[in-house]
Amino acid sequence: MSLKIALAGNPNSGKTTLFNALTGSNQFVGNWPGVTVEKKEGKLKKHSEVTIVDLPGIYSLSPYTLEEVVARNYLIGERPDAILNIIDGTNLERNLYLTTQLTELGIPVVVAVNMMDIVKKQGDQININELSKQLGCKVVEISALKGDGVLKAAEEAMYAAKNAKTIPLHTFSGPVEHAIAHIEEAVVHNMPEEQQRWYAIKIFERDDKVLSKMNISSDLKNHIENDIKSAEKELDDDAESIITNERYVYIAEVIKACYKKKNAGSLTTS
Ligand code: BGO
Repeated sequence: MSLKIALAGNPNSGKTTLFNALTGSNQFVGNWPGVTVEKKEGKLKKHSEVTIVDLPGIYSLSPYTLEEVVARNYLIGERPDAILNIIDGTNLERNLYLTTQLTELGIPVVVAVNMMDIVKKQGDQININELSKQLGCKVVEISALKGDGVLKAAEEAMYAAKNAKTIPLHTFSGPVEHAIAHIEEAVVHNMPEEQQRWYAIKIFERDDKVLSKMNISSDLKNHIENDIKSAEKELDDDAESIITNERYVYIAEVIKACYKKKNAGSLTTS
């Protein structure tokens, strides 16, 4: 059975290093459809039935940069069998922002925590089992530069593609979930169940690109707009900022539960 695994991560997370380690010289370079952003694919070493698709480096699945649009169009349009999300273990807060969005797509996700050689050298600790429990998906440690754990990461993504579902464990605050539930019921209930949440969150954020593809009647649009406005009023912020802020609050909790910095909290003598 042939499998497609998308490699997703922030710029500088080590994505190119990992892609090269996984595919070696077995790479094909082209462009993403309609744009001049480079598209790289390659066959996974030792598993020629598996294609690794290297997505552009991105911080988010918002519609604001060409790279984000290319990456999310691929993820929601082509629906790869799994996502291998590489994150920089020395910069968890920034990198997990994308992870919280990838786990909402209804595609199996495996997280590869990269730069573990640096994390360990610094004496910091990441509780991988706890991180996995918090995110609701498999998490593995790697050092792309040294080649440590890289094939295992890809094999976990192959396993997840065949056997695992990633169900996001994070919930937003009451008013947001209330609006999202209404949106799911009113607009996206005909979609496959695992895709509904991502679309409903994007509609809550008034994502133009998603809205314009959905052909929603003006009656329904007004109905949804009322739901969004009441959440905005209750939380005293605009919908998009509410979602961003609540993601960071969640990420702070995740980090608190699974990350220990050496000497954190110790008093300096200077
Ligand atoms: C330079 N460990 C360590 N220590 N470094 C890593 C690891 C790892 O596991 N993985 C990647 N790097 P990209 P994107 C560099 O290029 O793959 C390093 O953007 C340098 N270059 O070697 O390019 C990797 O594709 C000069 O570092 O990331 C690279 O996601 C001095 O992380 C950087 C120091 O990796 C980004 C580093 C001329």
